[in-house]
Amino acid sequence: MASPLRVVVTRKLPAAVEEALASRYDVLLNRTDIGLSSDQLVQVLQQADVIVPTVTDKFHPGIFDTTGIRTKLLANVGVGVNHIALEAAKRAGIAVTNTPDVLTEDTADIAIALMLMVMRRLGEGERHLRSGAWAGLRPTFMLGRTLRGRTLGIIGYGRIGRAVARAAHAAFGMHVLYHAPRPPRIDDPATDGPAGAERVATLEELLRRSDVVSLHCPATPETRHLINASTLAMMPPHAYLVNTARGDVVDEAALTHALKERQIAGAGLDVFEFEPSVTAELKDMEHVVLLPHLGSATMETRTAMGMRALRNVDAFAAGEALPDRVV
Ligand code: 8YV
Repeated sequence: MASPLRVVVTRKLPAAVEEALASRYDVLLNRTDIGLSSDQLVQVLQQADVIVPTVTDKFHPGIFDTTGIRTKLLANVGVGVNHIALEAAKRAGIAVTNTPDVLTEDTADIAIALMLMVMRRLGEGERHLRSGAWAGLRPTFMLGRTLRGRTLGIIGYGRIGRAVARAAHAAFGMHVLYHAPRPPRIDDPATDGPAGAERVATLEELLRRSDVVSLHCPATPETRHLINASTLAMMPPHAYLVNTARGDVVDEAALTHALKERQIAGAGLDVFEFEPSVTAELKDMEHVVLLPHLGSATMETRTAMGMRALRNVDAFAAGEALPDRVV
């Protein structure tokens, strides 16, 4: 029998996933759960047939110039792959897979939660109560804004963007606008956006007409700083920005300035340009909600993501086509 594949898992995964991997392959787990340095990633590329990485592992282009690379597959745990230099990986003969579908609904839920949190001032309210300052109800105290009947502008109308649109429309009667470079390919009608969702031709039209803008595009060179000083200036002052996509899509300095100057009403952020570093300026503002990249963070979804990565490893081991191949 051929010796089992050597698989290195870069971060701690739910126990069921680690056990399933270890039962099939020669697996090296990360018991400390401390992220790997660039030098450690180089070593892993030289030692592992397959790496199971995640968003905290930065595979920059130069890393694939390493001599003696053994790795043939990066089975990423996560749908976003902007932390991997895809073309360089491909040139080095390394396939990359991701974990779509399984995280759609939980990530969409966090976008909806951020809308509620920032518009209904929930983070601010909780901080107020915990500080001991709450003196009881007053009819004009801490009034937020309702989501009902508002216009939601979605940038990037893939699986997650459409799931947010469905939930926002069904739960709050929001009118949905979306901007996407290509019309979405819908394999299953259940994953379509709500009836009446309106595709707008330009980003500018979406930003000018939306009460809430939610980002759901991948981080690519084209979408880097899509939200910047000039696009923020297109949003009306009562509008909110929600980001559960990637920090790089937003010029964080420009957003901070727009929030400070009250050019927009608030922001709900699950991802950051220099993650995990979040500026004191953002932390100081009450009309900003900050979450530590929790989009897919449920036991159910993180387990399903790990199992989806495993499915790709299994296909690779069997010499079959990789189900979620990115390159
Ligand atoms: C986390 C995500 O990065 O799937 C993605 O691209 O951003 C999130 O789901 C992932 O869960 C990291 O483990």
